[in-house]
Amino acid sequence: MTLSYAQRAANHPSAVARKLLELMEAKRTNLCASVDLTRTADVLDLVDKVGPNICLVKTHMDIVDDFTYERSILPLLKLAKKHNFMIFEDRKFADIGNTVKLQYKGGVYKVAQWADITNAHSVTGEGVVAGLKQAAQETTSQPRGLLMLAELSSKGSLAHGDYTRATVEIAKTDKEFVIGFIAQNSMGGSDEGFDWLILTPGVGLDDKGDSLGQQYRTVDDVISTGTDIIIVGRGLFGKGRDPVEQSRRYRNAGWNAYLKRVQQ
Ligand code: S5P
Repeated sequence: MTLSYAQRAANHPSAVARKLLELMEAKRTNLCASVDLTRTADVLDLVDKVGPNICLVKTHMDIVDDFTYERSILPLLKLAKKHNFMIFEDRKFADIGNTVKLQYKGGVYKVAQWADITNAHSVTGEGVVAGLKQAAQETTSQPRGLLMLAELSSKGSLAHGDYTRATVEIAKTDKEFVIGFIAQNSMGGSDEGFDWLILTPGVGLDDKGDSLGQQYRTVDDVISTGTDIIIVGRGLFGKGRDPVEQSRRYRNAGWNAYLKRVQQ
């Protein structure tokens, strides 16, 4: 039997994962909104609209033209309090440990200061995990979590087979800091005592993909193969779509698919 989010929250070694699983259970949502918009006002407006229906906001702050900490992050943190969601900066770190440490702590975005969760590619090896963890510890006393990119949704992705298996081995090097994966399947952790969160992008109920290689799967499909959190971007705010209505629709689809999984 699959454990519920609440049962998993009770035993998880990561404070970030515990908080996220608890809020998912309390709010009854496993929807993460991917807010890929390029103006701060548009990002905040979208987040305020979908806020009641989501557990997590996923940002790409490096696409925001008018980014400043004061303009873009402080109001986002306020919205996170208002609507009770967490924040995931989809930074996809991919360098040696020392460099990602500097990138995560500093530069323009200072991601470690404000994002509960970030992610990294495994291509450079396990130093990426150690470097990011040091940056988090040196920046804040708030809990931080890392997702490793184990599989990708895009056509022709090289992240499969041995690469994916090696990524899982890297994740095992830090059970507390690495909370799970960006992936298209369950990574089999529960067999070995790991409780990884599986977050899956490339989810869409109306489209099959885009012209640049994105591929969409349905909510039922991904949740039945091990997804804990569905990541939806243009399905919520794409042309002609009403984000309030769509966030309700994806939230209901995600929650019903989850209930089906835990009741099996
Ligand atoms: O495999 C991946 C991993 C990620 S993080 N495929 C993805 O599409 N993403 C991200 O999810 C991508 O960077 C984008 O922000 C979001 C998907 O957006 P959508 O508009 O296609 O739903």
